[in-house]
Amino acid sequence: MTESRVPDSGSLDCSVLVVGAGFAGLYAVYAARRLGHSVIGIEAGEDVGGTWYWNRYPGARCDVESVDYSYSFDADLQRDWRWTERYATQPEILAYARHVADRFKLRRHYLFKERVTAASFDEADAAWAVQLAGGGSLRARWIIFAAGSLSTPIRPDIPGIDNFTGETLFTARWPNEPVCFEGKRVGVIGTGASGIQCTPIIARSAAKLTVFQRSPNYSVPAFNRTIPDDEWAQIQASYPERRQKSFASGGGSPHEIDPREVWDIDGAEREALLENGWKKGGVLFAKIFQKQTTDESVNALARDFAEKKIRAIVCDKSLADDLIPTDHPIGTKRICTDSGYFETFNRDNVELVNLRRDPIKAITESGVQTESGTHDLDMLIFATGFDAMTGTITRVDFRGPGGQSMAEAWADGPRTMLGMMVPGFPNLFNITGPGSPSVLANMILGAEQHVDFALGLVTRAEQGGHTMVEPRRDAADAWTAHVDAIARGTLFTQAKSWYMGANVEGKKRTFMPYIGGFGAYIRECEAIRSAGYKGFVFSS
Ligand code: NA7
Repeated sequence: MTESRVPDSGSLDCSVLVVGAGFAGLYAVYAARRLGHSVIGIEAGEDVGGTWYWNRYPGARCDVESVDYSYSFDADLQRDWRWTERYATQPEILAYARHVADRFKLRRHYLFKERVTAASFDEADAAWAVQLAGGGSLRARWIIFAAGSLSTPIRPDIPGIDNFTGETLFTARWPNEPVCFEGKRVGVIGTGASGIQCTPIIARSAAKLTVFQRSPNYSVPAFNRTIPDDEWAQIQASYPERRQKSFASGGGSPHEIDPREVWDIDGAEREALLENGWKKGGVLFAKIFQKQTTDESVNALARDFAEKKIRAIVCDKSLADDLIPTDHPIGTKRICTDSGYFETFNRDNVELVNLRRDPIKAITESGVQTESGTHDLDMLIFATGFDAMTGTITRVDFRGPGGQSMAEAWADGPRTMLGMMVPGFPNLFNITGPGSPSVLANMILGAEQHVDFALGLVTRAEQGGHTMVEPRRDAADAWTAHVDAIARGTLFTQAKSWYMGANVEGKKRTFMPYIGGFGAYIRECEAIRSAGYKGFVFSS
């Protein structure tokens, strides 16, 4: 399984167990191995790629620019990999993950098509005893849990969901084989990023496409394009500076918000800045003005502008009314990044069903039954989202020395130190978990920073002759209170978003990611590290 599988103590199968072979897991394997650890990786999929392995639906693209959504840890890798488009497609991102796995010989560490189902901490041995779905078990001193923030898809609780006799597909579990929409009556349930990205492509060949929308979302066109050679050369020349800016930024990419107070900018210039922000595309539209997501009057400038843009695209006024969100400030749910989404509703073969007016009653053998009638379908696609940020880790039965599970520990919302460690769960590092910038920042750079910090704790423990590290409860409580206080100062808590856990029945409503900014978070981590990992306890 692994060349470097040299147990460092009689009872251990490896020093570091990495869960997940997405970008975080791959980097964790690489970085732990570089430090001389024996490493085993566990991955549920057949190959590397994580999010980009599973979400292979048509139109899937990253909403962070490709030159930024890529590893920074190896200058040669950064130089050699040539991104073709501004926003990379899922196949290109998956090819990149595979390239990285090949280049650094990472696959040999992994058990694929395997899952961690449970793990209990054995204090006597300072080891996690890990159970695998396939029946196996292994022991590791350290676990780097890198199984993704959006990796547990939701199967909605709609009556009759199993009754449909046509093809049923989930965007988050899309088949490897090509899917044909030609001549079919296709239904898409869900208008988040996934539904919004696949809709225009399906509409091109389906006989009819019915989009079932419960909540409209803001979406800004990607303005995607290929990257010409001269621009690529400029990017290469400025990469170090670009990365530096990204690590100091709010969201992990080098774009800056205009530093002026918005009301000091005259109306015409504000309009020009909005136009420019719109042309940057996608989520970047949330980052034009200071206070855009903390002050409702500033947010309204962006919101009104977006509304005008959508109305200029959608020919039918009442359809535009249905497609424009009225229930949350713009940017407080992740702004989607589309390629022709609103235009799609001008097509004759596309219908929007507004579920707020006409809710789904049931799924039947032949399609979807709403209160007003029946929609007969050949194919039904669920783009219904994820149990985000906490859903994957709480489904593993982690038991710390006190015997409490993670699900129990987080029943009242996630409590973490820096989003990375949880009191009562020693030697377990959660990468881009709740309480860290996570999904609000560039996930690849976030993963690099997290893994480096986690391995720094491991090195510090080992250098001090310790076998365990755990955050102090008061330190984790203080961090969690800080994460919460920052969120409360924003408009984000107004939205019923997956950031808030609002898309999962019974989940505690709390704003999960750290919204103080990627750069600010890194500075916090650095300060803690410089103070001898203040707030963490090392023991044997
Ligand atoms: P999202 O953004 O969570 O979107 C899920 C969509 O599915 C959303 O429109 C939901 O409506 C809808 N949904 C969920 N359950 C139902 C039921 N039962 N009936 C009707 N509609 C439903 O997931 P995505 O995969 O699109 O994107 C997730 C993130 O991935 C995205 O933000 C990017 O960061 C990448 P609701 O809003 O709950 O009313």
